[in-house]
Amino acid sequence: MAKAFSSWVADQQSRFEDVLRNLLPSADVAPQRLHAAMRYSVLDGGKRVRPLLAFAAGELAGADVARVNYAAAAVELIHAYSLVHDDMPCMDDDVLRRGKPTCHVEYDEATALLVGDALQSLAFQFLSEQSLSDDPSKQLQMVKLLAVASGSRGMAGGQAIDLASVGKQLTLPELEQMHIHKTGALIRAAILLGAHCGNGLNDAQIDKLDRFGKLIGLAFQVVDDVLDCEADTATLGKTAGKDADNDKPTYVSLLGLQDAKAMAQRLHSEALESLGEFGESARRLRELADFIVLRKF
Ligand code: GRG
Repeated sequence: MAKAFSSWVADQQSRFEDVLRNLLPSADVAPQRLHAAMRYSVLDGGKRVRPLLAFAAGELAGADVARVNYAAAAVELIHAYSLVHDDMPCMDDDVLRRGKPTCHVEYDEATALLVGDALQSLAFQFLSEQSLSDDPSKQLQMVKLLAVASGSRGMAGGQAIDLASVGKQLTLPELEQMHIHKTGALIRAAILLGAHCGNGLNDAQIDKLDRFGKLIGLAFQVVDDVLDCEADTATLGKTAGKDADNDKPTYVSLLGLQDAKAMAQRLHSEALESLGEFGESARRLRELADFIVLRKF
């Protein structure tokens, strides 16, 4: 019988923590302070939602876990870099992340900038120095996939739209475009990279998985907006209520709390529909979709 979801998550999180601990440069190696700050920003925190999605998609595609480890680590490093930079005074200017002082508070701004830069480079090192696919051209595609998802046509572009939209009234399609890029692109990439580490899926199935990623990535953001409004700082491990304080357009400010929650439910159902054909092998992806929508932190 398959493990309960909560034990599967706990096992994956602790196994993956060891993977990251081993892959990140040691704080004893020069430049020690930068390496210590990189480890501070990546280790011992975070839900690891993107790696969990990569592992679940890898399972579905029959991938070797040793390969998915590198793909998942690459995505998590890009995510950690984005959080470090997002928290800096020139962006969101926050002091708390994952229940700890933010990187620039614990270290300094210049170090935080370099931490983001170095994590981003290391992510691409992981994707390129190991064999992640039997087909080298597919591996090249994977590198491109993460580059596009994190660059100006993906996460960084979404962040640019976000910064430009402070104090403005966005329409629902505009808000959706922002989040499809800022949050959704990396979540989608995590799922696809996990799947590409295996050979078990055809193109049509990869498209279904991509649709699942798009919908669940958006649902993740809608829920994030709801939590920013409903949960407290201690539960979130980051400052609650920042969106309203910063006069940022969110699903809650645009739709109201009840309709934002209904939208998350709708996206969740549509995401599950796109996994229809996969049966039991997509069990973990379905459970992760449930977690993303029902989470309280
Ligand atoms: C600086 C290029 C650049 C991009 C920043 C992702 C992002 C773009 C900013 C983070 C700000 C934010 C609160 C976004 C909303 C959704 C989100 C990505 C939340 C954080 O992700 P979680 O909940 O965090 O997966 P943990 O800590 O669990 O990993």
